[in-house]
Parts: sequence; structure tokens; C-alpha cells
Amino acid sequence: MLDKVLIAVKSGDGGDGIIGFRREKFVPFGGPDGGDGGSGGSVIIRADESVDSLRKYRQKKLYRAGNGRSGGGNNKHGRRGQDLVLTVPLGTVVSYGEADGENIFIADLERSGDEVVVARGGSGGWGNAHYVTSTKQAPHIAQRGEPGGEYSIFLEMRLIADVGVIGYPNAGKSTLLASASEAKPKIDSYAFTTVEPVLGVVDIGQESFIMAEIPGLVKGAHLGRGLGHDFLRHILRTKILIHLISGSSGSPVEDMMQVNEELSLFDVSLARKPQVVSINKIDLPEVKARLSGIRDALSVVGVKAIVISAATGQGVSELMSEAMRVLKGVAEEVKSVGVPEKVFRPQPREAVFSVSKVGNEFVLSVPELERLVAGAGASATELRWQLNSQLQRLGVKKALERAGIKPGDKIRCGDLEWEW
Ligand SMILES: Nc1nc2c(ncn2[C@@H]2O[C@H](COP(=O)(O)OP(=O)(O)O)[C@@H](O)[C@H]2O)c(=O)[nH]1
Ligand SMILES: [Mg+2]
Repeated sequence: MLDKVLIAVKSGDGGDGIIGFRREKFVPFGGPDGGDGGSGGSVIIRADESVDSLRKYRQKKLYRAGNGRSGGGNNKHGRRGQDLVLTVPLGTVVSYGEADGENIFIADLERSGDEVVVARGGSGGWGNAHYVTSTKQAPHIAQRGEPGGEYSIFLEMRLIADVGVIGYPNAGKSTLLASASEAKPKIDSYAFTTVEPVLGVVDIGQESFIMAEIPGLVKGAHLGRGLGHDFLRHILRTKILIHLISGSSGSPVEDMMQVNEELSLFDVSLARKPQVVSINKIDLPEVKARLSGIRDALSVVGVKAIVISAATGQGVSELMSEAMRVLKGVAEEVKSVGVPEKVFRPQPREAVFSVSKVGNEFVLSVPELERLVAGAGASATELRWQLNSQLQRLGVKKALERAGIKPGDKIRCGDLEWEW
């Protein structure tokens, strides 16, 4: 019943920074003007109400955002890569899919427009214009763009019920759900210990709707205090209700009133949802005998009920057709549930560096500088010179000193080795 799919996404690589120098007619030595690379595009997952399934993600497996372009001369910034937006149905849960089958939750996209960045584009590399200092006026050095990240993403669409079945305990709600759909609710279970509702898909010809049993509407219950978030979400999102009355109850109409009272105590908007009323258990002879009395009592409060037997199936398809008809008439206005927004924003990936001592060598793991080492053009001397000044800027120098570095000690960063 749940729609789920595993896809791979890749954010765009950042464009490389370049080494460039101004060339002007009357300027013998132009300054450095190598521009920065553009950042790579990000992969974004967005909930969109016009999407109704994850089907389209079954064909293709890798989704990539655009790469950033390299910088240009004249301080020209490379164009940034295009973001890739993947639209998914409302109610899609997004997680990182791990190889061992464990998924790491990222976001629950409930409302139209909710979105989450699942792969942030790589930063663009710096051009040589960035590396000018008072003592180094013509740096021959530029940084390579940061590569994009590739992730495996698990999308799971949780169905949300369109129709809720309410009614006094023992009215036959579970029996109706089992009879009208493939769902297997527990029949005759009084306590509702479950925190997740049982859902069933009701098929009517080519069309279908999703139905859930809403338990716990007993006097004073205010709709089950212990119900989980998932439950509340379903209850508030249903568009219409089927109100089931047991024909064998001592006071069917009072039962109905009491349930309605509980509904409005819980949430007024819930009490305003359209109801299709139905009298259940018509297979029982005593119910047949009382039927016209119950009908009269209901018509006093202006209610016309559909008579069924959830147990034998009599009248159930008529009830479902009526529910479908009413459902279609309901405006698509969906009450938004007051839950805190959970939109995940991955941190930029380059925030950290580490310094470790391996043998008698200090090894720097500083992605930003490693990309500089891998960047275009520079001589080893220039690189070392640049690295030393960047170490200061990034606070790596302090960390090295704290780690006890002395002049003459060896340092390594990426492929480059030099002396402190
Ligand atoms: N005779 C008869 N019994 C029914 C019918 N529907 C439900 N029941 C019985 O009524 C009891 C309560 O049913 P259940 O579906 O658990 O009610 P719920 O509490 O509203 O979910 C069970 O013993 C069912 O077998 C029906 O149409 N006819
Ligand atoms: Mg039940």
C-alpha cells in the first residue's frame, strides 16, 4: 500500500577557479583577474500537490544537478550549475538510504511547497584574484571546484486517509473497513493501543479513496489522548467522515450525538466535515424490526441514513459510492496540521579541518586547501607560500601550534609536502 523508491542523486561539481592576468594596452603588468568557478547545482526534493505517486522515479536511477562553470578572465565568475528539483507527492518521507538498509530520516514533506536540499552543490574554486596579498601581487594559483556529492535517497509516500470512519465503540467500524477494503483491522478490540491508524484502499471502478478507522470516540475521551502524531494527522486530514451507527444499540441517535460532541470538543473543523450516516447490522432480525423507528428518530435531526450490514456486505458498495460522491464534492481545502516544520538543511560540507601527527609528519586534512593543491598551474614554491598564508586565515596555524609543531617539522596536505 505504501509507495516507495530508492534513487541516487548527485549535486553539481563546483567550477574551477582560474589563473588570469589583465592585459591592457598601456598597462605593462596587469593585475591578476582570474575569476572564481560557479557553484554546482543542488538537488532539491519538493512536495507538490499535483504529483500523486512516486511512479516516475522508478524508470531512472541517477538524478544529477548541473555542474558549475569555470571562472573566466577579467574576474568573470563562472555560471552556477542548475538546481535539480524533484517533485514528490504530499506526505513523502525523505531519508538517506544506507547500504546496510538503515535509513537516516531527513524530512517529512507534508504540505505543498515543503522542500529539502538533499545534495548541496559543490562550491566553486577561487580564481587567482583571491590570492593577492601585499607581498604577493601576481599569484599563479587557483583552486579547483569542490566536487558534488552523490547520495542514495529513499522516498516513501505515506498515504493519508480521505475518509474517516467514526462511530460509537462496537458500531462495526473495523468490520466495515475490512469488508470494503483489503485492510485487516482488529475486530472486537476495545482498547486502541495502536498509534498508527489502519488504512484501507476502497476501489470503486477505476477510482479509489483511502479510508481509515478512527477509534476512541467514547464519552469524555476527546478523541483518544494517547493517539500518536500519525493518527492525528490522518484524522485532521480526512475530507469526509462515515458515521456508523449500530442498529442494535439501545439508543442509536444518542450514540451519534455523543460521538459528534466528542468530535467538536477535539477539533471544531473536524465536526464540520461532511458526514455520511449509516445504520449497521441490518442482518440482525431485531435491527430489521427497529429500522423504521431508528429512521424516524434520525429524520427528526435531519439525517438520512444508508442501511448496511458490514458483516454480510449488504449495502456496503452503495455506502462506498455515496462516500465517493460526497468526497468529490468537497473542496480541496486541506487543513494544515499544527506540527513543527521539519525541513532539513545539510551543512556545507567543507566546514571542518583536521590536523593529525602521523610518524614525524603533520598531516593536514583541509578540503579547501587540498583543492588548491589540486588546482591549476602553480609551482611547488608558490603553493607552499600560498598554503602558509591560507593556514593562518583558516585557523589551521593555531591548531598546528597547539599540536606542538616546531620549525623544520614536515607538513603534508594532499600531494604536497613542505617544511614548517
Ligand atoms: N451481526 C453483525 N455484527 C456486526 C456487524 N458489524 C460488526 N459486527 C460485530 O460487532 C462487534 C464490533 O465490531 P467492530 O468492527 O470491532 O466495531 P468497532 O468497535 O466499531 O470497530 C464485533 O463483534 C463484530 O463482529 C454486522 O453488520 N452485523
Ligand atoms: Mg474497531
